[in-house]
Amino acid sequence: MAEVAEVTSSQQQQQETPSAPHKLERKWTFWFDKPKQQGAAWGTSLREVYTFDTVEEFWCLYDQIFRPSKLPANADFHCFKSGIEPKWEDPECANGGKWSITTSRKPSLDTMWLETLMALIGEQFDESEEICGIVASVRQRGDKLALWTKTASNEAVQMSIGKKWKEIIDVTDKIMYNFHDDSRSKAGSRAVRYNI
Ligand code: MGP
Repeated sequence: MAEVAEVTSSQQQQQETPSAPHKLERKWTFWFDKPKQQGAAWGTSLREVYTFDTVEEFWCLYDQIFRPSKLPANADFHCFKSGIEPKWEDPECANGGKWSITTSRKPSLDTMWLETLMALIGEQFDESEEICGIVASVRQRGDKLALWTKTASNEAVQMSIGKKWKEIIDVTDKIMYNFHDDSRSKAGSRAVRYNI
């Protein structure tokens, strides 16, 4: 009888002990860029907001703040691997590029953003080391999502990432890949290097 009581009390203790937070494979950082002031140089309003490395923190941040439908026009959210800045100038991004998709339906931007975030923090891409992060942009001419990767010249890797991303966000339309180098050298260039 005493044994049964002991077992029951240890089970009770286990149930009452809050479970440890679920650690992610790596740290990620959310960034925010507010609508640009006219004439302001690019990047002057870009801010690092919060670094997280548990599933619980992620859900809390996502629920409370980081939904693109909460963004004003011309603002951006970024979620990048901690230590990588969402800029062409960052050494990890310098030779990279981005897959991007445009949508005019807000719920769909929220859904695609969430699906991508879950895939990133859950390390679902085979080439996860090749990924820098994701950017959600609210624009009049269509909201955008861009997946930044490291080695633009490696076509095989980029095609594999692009294919996987389309499955994750459940998109059948073609998506386009641009090199940051092109955007940097010819201001505003939208030269498409790969599509899938
Ligand atoms: P963009 O946001 O990549 O292009 O860059 P988009 O999506 O066509 O434009 P948007 O108005 O919808 O945002 C737009 C411009 O911002 C570029 O031509 C650059 O002048 C500047 N810019 C963008 N990025 C990502 C960078 C960057 O990483 N570094 C610097 N220095 N300028 C940037």
